[in-house]
Amino acid sequence: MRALITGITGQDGSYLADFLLSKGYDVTGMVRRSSTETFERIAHIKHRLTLKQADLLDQLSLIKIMEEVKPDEIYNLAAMSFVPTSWIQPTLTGEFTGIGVTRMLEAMRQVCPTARFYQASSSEMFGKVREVPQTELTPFHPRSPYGVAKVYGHFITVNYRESYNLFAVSGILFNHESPRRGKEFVTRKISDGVARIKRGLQKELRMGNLDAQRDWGFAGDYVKAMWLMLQQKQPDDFVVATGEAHSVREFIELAFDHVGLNWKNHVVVDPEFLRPAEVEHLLGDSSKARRMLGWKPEVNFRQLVHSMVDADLDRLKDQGG
Ligand code: NDP
Ligand code: GDR
Repeated sequence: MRALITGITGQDGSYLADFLLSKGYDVTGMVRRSSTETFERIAHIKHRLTLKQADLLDQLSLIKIMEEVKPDEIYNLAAMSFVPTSWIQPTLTGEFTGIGVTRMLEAMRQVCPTARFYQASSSEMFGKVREVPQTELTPFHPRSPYGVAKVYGHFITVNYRESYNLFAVSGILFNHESPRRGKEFVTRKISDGVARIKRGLQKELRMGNLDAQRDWGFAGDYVKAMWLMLQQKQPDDFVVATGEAHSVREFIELAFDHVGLNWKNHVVVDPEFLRPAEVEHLLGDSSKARRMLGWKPEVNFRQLVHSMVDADLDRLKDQGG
């Protein structure tokens, strides 16, 4: 089986590549040209991957990569994925995260219409939530240009499935984290900050809204759900979540406790990290995925927090005290 992953250099791309290689797939990763390589997360498997240059902004490059790879499965994980940046670059976010999905689907429709397509949709589409918990049927009310772009990506995937009979599915994934998470996202910012403070490299951690609540899972568990969605008889959309919500404050407390520090001595709330419109509370109901895919999360909240702090402590061990 041949898989094409866009966004392979990101958190999810790297875990998905690990997983598909373990299943014997021939994996090609799409990467965009950069003046410096961003292959840190896939360094351990790079020799087993084929990497090809293309860009979500460039239709011809997407057609060409599909002609060359002839994939059986396409995982579209590439996106501008950091919510605050989407207010600073709203139209570029729309191009990457929204219209980019159409370019991928068009390339697939023209080159390899029998391939199976996974779209990385997001719980950010629920935004100002209409009901708790959120299911596949909960209406969307996105609260950022990122969330709006993801709603477009979701519906264009559904539309191509219905218009052209493509096997195209949308996975509505709630927040998932890992030691490979980008350092600007809240969980990794906390684990990295705690490790730096513990190692004597930093004194304080400047944060935004501590009351926000998220349904946080482990990225390694979530990429399995992506694959399972493409193994079904019929294409369908699924919510993937743990069914447990925790606040940013709880994450902070658990992370500081883990290294024997009191968070109140180190955390400073800084308005710079507040958002123009906030998503206050997300909680997913993944019973459809559990029932139809046989999927369930393996890593719980406490294990997730501890593993992230431990990984950052380990990474910084030669740099501090
Ligand atoms: P990351 O930010 O870690 O990775 C994003 C990837 O997209 C990177 O490989 C990046 O490449 C690539 N990319 C960005 N723009 C382009 C472009 N124009 N052309 C080609 N590649 C591009 O995200 P995650 O791994 O966390 O998330 C994967 C996907 O899942 C994203 O679409 C995200 O929006 C979505 N999602 C994530 C969730 C989460 O909690 N992690 C939850 C729900 C959805 P480069 O290395 O060159 O920057
Ligand atoms: P999110 O993730 O916006 O949910 O999007 P992020 O980790 O950035 O924020 C989660 C919550 O924490 C609050 N917060 C802070 N966030 C950051 N980044 N930095 C801070 O200092 C801080 N302080 C408090 C935020 O306000 C927010 O409420 C992620 C991305 O991976 C998306 O691509 C994905 O679609 C969704 O998860 C599901």
